[in-house]
Amino acid sequence: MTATLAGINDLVIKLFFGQHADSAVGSGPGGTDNLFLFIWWVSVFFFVLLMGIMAYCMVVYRRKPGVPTERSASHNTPLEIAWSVIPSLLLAVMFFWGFDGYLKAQMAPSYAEQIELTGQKWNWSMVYSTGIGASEFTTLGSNSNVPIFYIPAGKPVRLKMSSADVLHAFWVPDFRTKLDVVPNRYTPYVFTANPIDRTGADERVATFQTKDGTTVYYRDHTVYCAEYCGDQHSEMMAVLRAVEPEFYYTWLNTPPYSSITPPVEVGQLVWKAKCSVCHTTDGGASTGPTWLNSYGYPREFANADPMTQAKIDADPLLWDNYIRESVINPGAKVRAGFQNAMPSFDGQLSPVELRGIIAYLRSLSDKNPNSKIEGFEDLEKEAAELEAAEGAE
Ligand code: HEC
Ligand SMILES: [Cu+2]
Repeated sequence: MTATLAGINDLVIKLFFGQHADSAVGSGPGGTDNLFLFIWWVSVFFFVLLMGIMAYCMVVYRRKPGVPTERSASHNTPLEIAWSVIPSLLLAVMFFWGFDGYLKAQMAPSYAEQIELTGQKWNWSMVYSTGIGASEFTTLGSNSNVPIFYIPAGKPVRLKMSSADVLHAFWVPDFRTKLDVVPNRYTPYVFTANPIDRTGADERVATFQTKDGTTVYYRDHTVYCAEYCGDQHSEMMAVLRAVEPEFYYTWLNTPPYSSITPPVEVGQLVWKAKCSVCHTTDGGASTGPTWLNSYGYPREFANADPMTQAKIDADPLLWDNYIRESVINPGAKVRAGFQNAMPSFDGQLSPVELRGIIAYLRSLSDKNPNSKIEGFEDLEKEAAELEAAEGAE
């Protein structure tokens, strides 16, 4: 009997939370799943009871020919007290139980790890206390550039969340909490992921090897955006990768790129994290123009004077400035044939990252002034001609 009940409970949780039936501690399902099941069973009980009585009465007291209609009962004090007091008590239990869970989900100890989270059409980004962000990506659904955010397992974490554009909602089914991410305002999202279980009992714990051969145990928690925020809303996903705190703090203090990382590599990381939802680098169509063979080409705009080849040739920084402007104030020059759909990244890219983006766009173009193939060809031809001329003398 208890086994059957546990089985049904399990099924209900799976139906509502998908793959995420078991999960985090603290603010997690320990308390809220039980409350959820309590409410569910109370609802099932009353649904069956009321519908049963209704069906019974419909059959037994249906109108029969020759039987006169009885007068309706007008008042029954014990019955009325019962159906007022019992639901009130049930509601009070639900309220206090829920309020307790709500407070637990809102409060974190002061030593909680604080990480800044920004939602923006259509990606999530995090800035950790040391100033670094995500540098690894994975594939979920059809989006192949979903960021992986490391979090310390078993430690309380507070996300300081804000949106750069419209309303988003940070939703981690594993943690059972979902909270709006609002522009011009910070909202806190508090959770404690389960400590990593190394015994193999938790089948969602996996391992990877670091470059220096250490084995890292981790468990992933999927993040969704639960607010319809535009056409690629459903791809606004991320992975919270809970790792043991030792690895987390080592990782936290090792930036993915340093001042000596080649700008093109920095640019590629930034593209993956923030731009790849709208810009392809292989010529493919998307919300925004592809970056393949883009840098250095003339442009027509819906709302500004065109950038002609003559202007580009005359001003070697014209394109760099155009990229900078596109990032900070995308609406200033809207490329003809595209919607003004790019959000501003003002204040969101460090100078190193902006330099990286420009370098990356240049590297993707055959008009890349750094590897002017035609120029080299000319030089080589000249050299060969000179040599030939010398040889002939
Ligand atoms: C929500 C979708 C979206 C995101 C995210 C996005 N862009 Fe854009 N971007 C667009 C659209 C649409 C255009 C074309 C309209 C315009 O010029 O504003 C565009 C245009 C551009 C242009 C001009 C391209 C050209 O061919 O003229 C540059 C440069 C650019 N974006 C850079 C970036 C960078 C860098 C990022 C990431 C930091 C980024 N974009 C993120 C949608 C996006
Ligand atoms: Cu969203």
